[in-house]
Amino acid sequence: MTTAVPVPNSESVPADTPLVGIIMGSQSDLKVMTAAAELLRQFGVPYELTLVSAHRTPHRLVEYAETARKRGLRVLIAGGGGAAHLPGMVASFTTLPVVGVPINSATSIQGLDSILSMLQMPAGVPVATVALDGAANAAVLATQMLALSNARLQDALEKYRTSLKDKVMRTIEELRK
Ligand code: RP5
Repeated sequence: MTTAVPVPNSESVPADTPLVGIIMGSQSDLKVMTAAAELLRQFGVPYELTLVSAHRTPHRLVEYAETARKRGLRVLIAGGGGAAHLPGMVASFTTLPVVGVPINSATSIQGLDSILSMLQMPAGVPVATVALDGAANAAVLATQMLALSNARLQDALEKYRTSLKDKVMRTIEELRK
């Protein structure tokens, strides 16, 4: 899904080119990762979403990461569970910022494996790891990065924050009744 949005630091990137690449290791990750897509859609950020498996399609991983910047992507969101090597390996093949989403993929250690797999990156090759199953925050973080040079996105983020506050305030009012 793509939505027209002014492209930060335009270069030669057409306005409807995806700016965020959402990738995940397996179809089973979709139920978590769609939250990132939904939020990006809400912010009007053009994105692409696909499967890239570090272990099952390693050559596809290299190709995806190495061509990402040239194709116009500005931030990558990578989700994985278990031995969650996707975000770290993608980060090693590109200098685009990579946001990692550890996924609780029903292993006996309930997501701790996913978290540690992407959290402890070596110096020089970071992955910005969000909370377990925290795909929504990955989308917010990606939008915040794009908003550094995009006033419309900055405005959208302010409105989003206000909506979070309003929701809490409405509940407080309800509880008072
Ligand atoms: C990882 O293994 C995927 O990211 C997924 O979270 C986990 C399990 O994959 P499936 O066996 O469900 O395909 O690579």
